[in-house]
Amino acid sequence: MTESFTPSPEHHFTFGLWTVGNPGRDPFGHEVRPPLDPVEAVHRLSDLGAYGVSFHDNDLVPYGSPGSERDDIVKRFRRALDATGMRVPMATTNLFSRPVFKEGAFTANDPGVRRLAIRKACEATELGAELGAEVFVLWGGREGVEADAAKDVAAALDRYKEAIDLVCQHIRDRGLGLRVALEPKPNEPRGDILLPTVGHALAFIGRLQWPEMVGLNPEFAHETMSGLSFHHAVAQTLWHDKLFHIDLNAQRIGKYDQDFRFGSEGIRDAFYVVKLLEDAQWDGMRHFDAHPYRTEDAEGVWDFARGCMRSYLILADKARRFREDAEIQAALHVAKLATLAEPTTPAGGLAEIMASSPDEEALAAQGYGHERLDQLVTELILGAR
Ligand code: GLT
Ligand code: MN
Ligand code: MN
Repeated sequence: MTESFTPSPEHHFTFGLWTVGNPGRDPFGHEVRPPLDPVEAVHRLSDLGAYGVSFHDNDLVPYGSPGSERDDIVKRFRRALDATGMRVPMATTNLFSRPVFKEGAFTANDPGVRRLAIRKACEATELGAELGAEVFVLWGGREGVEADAAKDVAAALDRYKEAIDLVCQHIRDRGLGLRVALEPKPNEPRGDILLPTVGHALAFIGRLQWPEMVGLNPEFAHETMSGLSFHHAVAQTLWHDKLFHIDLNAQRIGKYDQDFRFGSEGIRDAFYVVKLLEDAQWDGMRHFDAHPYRTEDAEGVWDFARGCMRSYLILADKARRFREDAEIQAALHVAKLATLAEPTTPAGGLAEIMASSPDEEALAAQGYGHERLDQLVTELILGAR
């Protein structure tokens, strides 16, 4: 890690085309930035030191493009990738923008809508694989409901499972080699969305036909919207070997899905997430799914992208300092962190536990030094040590 915090491809930073290409439209206001050509996005991100880009099918190929146009677009895009060395580690499909998906896609009550969605998703797996993607993300933005009477949640979950199984079948039949990553979100744009959190999605994967092909793409903003710890969500996803991809951004609890620049809110949770990924030597992409503020002109977009990557590198450097800081390590000893890694079962097994007479008072009288430890971490993050 260089002290100048300059991003480079070895850091594996990726951005969705829809992130730097976000035109700043919101529910109350129109676009404030012109459309960004995907080819320009590839060049500008490459200049900034990114490793690659991801896209929805229709970020790259406008919906309904005839086959010949599609091929020209893909060829031109591939030339930009070849010229820059940029990669496409992940692709996804847009099952939320078109009016036909207003009642759901994989879980729409109408089987015709569901079949259309499955076909679109399968075609998107082919587009992704063609450009080298290894992960296929599915964010079910429209898989939900406002009028609860209109949706049988159990039946919807049956249909959700069926759809994911069919997409996996397509990937297997065509030998596309993709792994599928589900992205949970609690609400927005639907009043309630199915598979609202990492925990719900992890449980759902166990019911699939090929659970080994399916993992998660947790997003910072989405867990945080529910008031949950993103750091804990990612830690448990790693524990289940299901961290296939990650969406990094920033979010304040209790607000709309803000998708802010990584590190701009929730810096403490961001630090622990970066520390977790770095300590685990997780080999996935550090993918940013965030939007530049609506205040930005076309140039501000690149300040945004640079900021995401720099904040990650700065926090990764803090994680390294955390490991090397003697006072922090001593405080971790007081907190008994290392002994949590020891199995609870003694040599004599459960019988020994049942026969023991622990000194409850002595155990209860211990202090764990969390105030001191946490202050040390705060000072590390604030740059005071
Ligand atoms: C949409 C959503 C994101 C998802 C994208 C992938 S689409 O921008 O807000 O969280 O990751 O479908
Ligand atoms: Mn996302
Ligand atoms: Mn989001």
